[in-house]
Amino acid sequence: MPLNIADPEIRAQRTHNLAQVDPEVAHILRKEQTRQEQNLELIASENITSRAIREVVGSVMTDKYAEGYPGRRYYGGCEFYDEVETLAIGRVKQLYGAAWANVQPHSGAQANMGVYFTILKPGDTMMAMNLSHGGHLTHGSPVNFTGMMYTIVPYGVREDNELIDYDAVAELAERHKPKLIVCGATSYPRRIEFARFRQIADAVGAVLMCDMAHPAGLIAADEYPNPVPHCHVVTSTTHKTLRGPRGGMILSNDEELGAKIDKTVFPGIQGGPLMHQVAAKAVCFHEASQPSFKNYAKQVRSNADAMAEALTSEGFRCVSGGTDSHLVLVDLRPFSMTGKAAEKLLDRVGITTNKNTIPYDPEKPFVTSGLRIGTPAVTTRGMKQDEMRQIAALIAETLRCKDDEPALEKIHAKVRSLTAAFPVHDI
Ligand code: DSN
Repeated sequence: MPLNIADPEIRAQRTHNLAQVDPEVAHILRKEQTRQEQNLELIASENITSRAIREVVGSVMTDKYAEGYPGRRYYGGCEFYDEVETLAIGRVKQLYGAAWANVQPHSGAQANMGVYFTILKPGDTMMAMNLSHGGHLTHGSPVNFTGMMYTIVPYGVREDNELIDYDAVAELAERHKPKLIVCGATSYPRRIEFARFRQIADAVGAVLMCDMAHPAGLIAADEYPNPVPHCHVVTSTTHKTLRGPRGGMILSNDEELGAKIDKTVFPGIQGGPLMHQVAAKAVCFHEASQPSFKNYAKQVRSNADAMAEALTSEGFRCVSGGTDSHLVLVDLRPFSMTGKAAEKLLDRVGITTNKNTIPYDPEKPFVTSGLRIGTPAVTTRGMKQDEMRQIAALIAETLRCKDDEPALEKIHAKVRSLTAAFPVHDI
């Protein structure tokens, strides 16, 4: 049945594809697709979503307002939104063994804000990991709302072994009596002892929150310890190791606390939920519960170990001596190079990484002495330990040939041939 729309331009917009309606944006999309195909994506917080997830994100679910929660909406016509959100909640509770979940936060920052606004009042004290030791902007950075609103007591890692100093955390908690302690990090390669954090929190009557955004996929697959049984509340994104759509979520075993957080998320800090993202989260939780995801997460871990070993053989120093997760943090000082310079040089040959501070970094945060390297995206495209060794060699060669344009050109060609053997999309 043809559309019953008289205006030919509006009719065309209803039927034509992107390339026909807006060739300019279509061209940008094609360039990004080529970039993804031809570059080695080593940013630890990025991944490649499945076709099914991208189908839902670009679906009819983007069209509707559904303020409220399943069965309690402020708009009519929400029956299928209720169905999909209930499905997402049930699936994520099952995946992590949680009694309560909120899948509406638009992002990890919104998820964290939902917890902070529930637990803390302006001026209250919270403890979290120092950003320069591996924390996150929303864990109390002075340029973030957390640093502006709360009294922040940062904790860090020991200088000798670059591991969290749990005794120092306990002493700080005893001295400052925080209302909230946050564990979880963005560039800490090692396991976090959640039970130890809980002991510290209980000793001072603090609420314990874990931001598990980085290892969430590994946790779903039992490749990293699960914080849910130990923490009062757990926040996450869904798009890192978990390989879902861009978005956030909050989990807890305390349903009373959960009900308060529900009210903070909506109507406290968000309006209409992004229901296309919520529906895609449901698909992500389904995918993460499959045996193939367990194999994927295992491979992400093996690849990270192989990467750490190979980078060490190439002369890099891995912070803390290795990894228990999906990321390796390298100290570039043996190469006499900053993170900023290395990131730019690697971009030149099609290797995408990000500069990152290392603990006790002598350089400024915009320069840094470190590089964060993650295996989630390259593992999704099928790469294994052999390819990790090749990538580590290519990284080292790039830094050694920094002023040799023909050599960099040759490395770029090797990156192109490696990526061509592991296509991102099945076109
Ligand atoms: N920006 C993310 C990361 O790269 O770790 C955290 O939100």
